[in-house]
This record gives sequence, C-alpha cells and structure tokens, in this order.
Amino acid sequence: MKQILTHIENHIGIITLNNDEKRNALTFQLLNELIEALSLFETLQVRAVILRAKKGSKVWSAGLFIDELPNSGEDPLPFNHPLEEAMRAIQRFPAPVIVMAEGSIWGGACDLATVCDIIIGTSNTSFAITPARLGVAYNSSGILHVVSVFGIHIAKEMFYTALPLSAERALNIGALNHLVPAEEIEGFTFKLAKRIAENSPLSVSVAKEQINIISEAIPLATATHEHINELRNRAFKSMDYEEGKRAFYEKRKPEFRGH
Ligand code: YXS
Repeated sequence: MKQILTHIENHIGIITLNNDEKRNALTFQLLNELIEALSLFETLQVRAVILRAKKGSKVWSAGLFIDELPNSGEDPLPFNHPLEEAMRAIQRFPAPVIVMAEGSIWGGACDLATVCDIIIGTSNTSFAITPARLGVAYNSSGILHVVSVFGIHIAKEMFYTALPLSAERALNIGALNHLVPAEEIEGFTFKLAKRIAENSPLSVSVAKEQINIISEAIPLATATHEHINELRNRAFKSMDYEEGKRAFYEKRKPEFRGH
C-alpha cells in the first residue's frame, strides 16, 4: 500500500501522509515515496508543495518508525538515511514546501517539518523532538534545523524534556507561520499556496535557495566535526539506547542509567 498519496492541482503538488494506523510514522518506504514524489513534482514544474496528513488528524507524524531504528552501536541517523535524503530533497526542491500541520509532530518528523519552508497549524498542532526518550544522540544537521527554527533556548528545552511544544508557543517564536482554526486550515493553506504559485517561479525558487544558503553558513573546524562524532558515538553505543526502544514497545517509562 502506498504510504503517501499525491495529486496536483493548479501547479500545486499535494502530498498526503497515508499510514494512519502507525500514526504516519516515517518508514523507509514512506520517506522513499516522498523523495520520488518530489522528483516527479520537479519534472512537472510544480510551483508549491503542500505536505499534509489526512483532514482532522490528531497525529501529523509520530516520527521515525522505531522498528527500523538500528541496533545499538550503529548511528541511527547516518548521512544516507532516507530521512536525511528526504530533508535534502525538500531543501533542494525549487519551490516552497508548505507543512499543513494538523496534529502532533514527533521526533524525525519534527526535524523534517523544520526544513520545510512554511508551517501552518491549528490549536492541536505540537512539536516534539524526542531523542532523549529513546537514548538517541541526534545528528548535528538535525540539531541545527531545530535550533534555527525554534531558537537555542526553546530547542534546548525540547531536546532535554522531549515534551511537545504547543502551537501557541511555536507561533510566538515564529516557528509556526500561521495558527488558524481547524476548520479553516485547508482553505487557508491552499490559498497561500495558490498565491505563491501565481508569483514568478524563478524568483521564488532563487529566494528559497539564497535564504537556505545564507542561513546555513556556519564554518566548523574539522576537529569540531570529529569531536561531535565522538559524542554521538557515546550515545548510540549506550545501553540507554536499547532501553529507550524496549520501553516504547513495552509501553512503559524507560529507566535510563546514563551509560
Ligand atoms: O500497537 P500498534 O501495532 O497498534 O502500533 C501503535 C504504535 O506502536 C505505532 N506507532 C509507532 N510505531 C513505530 N514507530 C513510531 N514512531 C510509532 N508511533 C506509533 O502506531 C500504533 C498506534 O500508536 P498509539 O497507540 O501509541 O497511538 P496514540 O494515538 O495513542 O499515540 C500517538 C503518539 C504519537 C503520541 C504515540 O504513538 C507515540 O508517542 N509515538 C512515539 C512518538 C516518538 O517517540 N517518536 C520518535 C520516534 S524516533 C525518532 O523520530 C528519532 C530517532 S528521535 O527519537 O531521535 O527524534
């Protein structure tokens, strides 16, 4: 079964997450279908993309599919992970990708939402980044995404507590572009996408690429990269990482021991 549904109307490409029974968890299949959909949309010169869950969803996406997280000792978010590939595909896509964010957004899905261009939510939208719940050490690019969208203090609170950030707080800090009533979000999102699609696609595409380049320009010494890798190795080789996954399946609170 396809884990995303796609269609195009008036130069706008719509991608609907279609894995409700697993709360739209980002499986390798879903992520690869997302990458394929963006490639097709680029060929068809789509001028805006709406990335959404089904109308009225309580969970936009529950984040990475935990069954597909590697066993202890392997990096859970390597450079070539389908989530990383999907995020780079979104950043490279030559038109804005708009998140129609109905429901809670968890973990890797929160990271994915931060690399999109615009996020529109309702009062039941929330954002949680959850490595601390699973004993995972998130990767640097993901941390940078969250810090750049939520700000360093809010990002720290999100990483340390793994608690959802409300739509109101996200709107106050500019992580959410618009917070609209649930019954209006579909019309509001399509109207914004239509407005963008009526503008010069070249000008919009160049603006997107310039903003992405300028906002990511942070020089890091090689030694700093190596230090970060050593830090992450410590976490994903830990017993806590195994405990985080086990606790999820046993539907109980994890008992972390710090090693
Ligand atoms: O028991 P069944 O077979 O019906 O399956 C249940 C859940 O096990 C499944 N499910 C997931 N399976 C794999 N990976 C997931 N991320 C995941 N989330 C859910 O979906 C079925 C329905 O879930 P249930 O009964 O819990 O639904 P709910 O409506 O009561 O609660 C919805 C959530 C989202 C609050 C709850 O499912 C939840 O807390 N999910 C896990 C959220 C999370 O911790 N995501 C992070 C995944 S790891 C990740 O993204 C990064 C590596 S990191 O952690 O570093 O950010």
